[in-house]
Amino acid sequence: MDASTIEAAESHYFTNNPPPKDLKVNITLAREFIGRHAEEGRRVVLVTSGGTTVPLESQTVRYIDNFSAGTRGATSAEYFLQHGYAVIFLHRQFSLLPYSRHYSHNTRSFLDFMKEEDGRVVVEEQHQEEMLRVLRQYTEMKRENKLLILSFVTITEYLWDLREVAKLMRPLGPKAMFYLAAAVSDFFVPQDRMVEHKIQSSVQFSQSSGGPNGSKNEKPPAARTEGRSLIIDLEPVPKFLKQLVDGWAPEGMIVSFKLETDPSILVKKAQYSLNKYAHHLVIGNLLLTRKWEVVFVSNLEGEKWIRVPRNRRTKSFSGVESMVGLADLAAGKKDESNTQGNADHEVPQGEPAVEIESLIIPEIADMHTKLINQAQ
Ligand code: 9Z3
Repeated sequence: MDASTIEAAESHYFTNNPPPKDLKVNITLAREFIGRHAEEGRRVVLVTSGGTTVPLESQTVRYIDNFSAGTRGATSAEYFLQHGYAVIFLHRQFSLLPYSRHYSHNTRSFLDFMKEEDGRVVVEEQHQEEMLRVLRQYTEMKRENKLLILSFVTITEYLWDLREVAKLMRPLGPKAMFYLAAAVSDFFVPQDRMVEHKIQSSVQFSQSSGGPNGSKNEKPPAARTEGRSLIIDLEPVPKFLKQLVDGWAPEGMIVSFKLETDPSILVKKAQYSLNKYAHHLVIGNLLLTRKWEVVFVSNLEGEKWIRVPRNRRTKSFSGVESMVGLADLAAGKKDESNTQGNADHEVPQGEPAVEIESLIIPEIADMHTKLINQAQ
């Protein structure tokens, strides 16, 4: 696609899919936040996190969604803050948040961390140390005003927010970073093919199979019943990474993620994405090993695996450990980090679990430093 076709696709999308109601508020908050940190010479990262929904009706009862809980984004945001970044956390509403994520996972209620003592609520002894550590970081971050939390629900809300915040970040030049961890839908229902009301399951009540407004000349609604079946005929979401790289944020460092389930294609797909969009870094991950290993693909450093050593891997993740290393093997290469990552003897058993984001963020911050220096 040439530049003018891409621009036409952008203009078509944003003309036909109206902005979210809270866009103006988000822009105002982001402008103030970015301005303040730019003045202080700080790096600012936009972290996107969580899944995006694809509504099937305007008055939405049903939608298509994906698995993402927002762990990668929320965890990464904490490590970016630790590394001196100001963070704009653009997340799917109700997905995990930095800091509170430690107490909002679904296996355990936050109330399980509390007890009553003399008519007062106190934190259980065995959680004091960890909660104090998290609370201190959280309080410090709030005091310094380094975290801005914005939210979206649908794919269109996400794209509007991303575009507008990216444009606001332009004055930061190379000190801006985009860390696109949100799991973004590839397919959606355009506004002009969306029915207003709930799709009816019984034939007697279903709407006419004409256009969304009832006219027979238009394309049929993207989601509709035919006989007793529900037909969903989605359209591709335009790939806006190209615009982000070339137009919205030409000077910032851009990190995208590539999620696959098949180890044999992960590295190839990550490389393809890097070549296609010509940005700085693609982080490849597999659904079932994503908390234990990722692969960095960049022009700066080629292909590089990051792994949590075996005895430091979180066990509270329903991944498949035997798959660790498979995508690397499939790509036909072995590197040192692989052997190191799998060496059991290097770290004493029983050590606390290591979050892979604690290994990812310092690497990225180093790459960012190199890019900032190059730009100067
Ligand atoms: C990722 O690959 C993230 O690492 C995960 C994190 C979504 C796997 P969780 O939220 O999971 O911690 O449960 N995100 C990006 C996936 C994506 O949609 N990438 C797009 C693509 O592959 C566009 S950049 O085309």
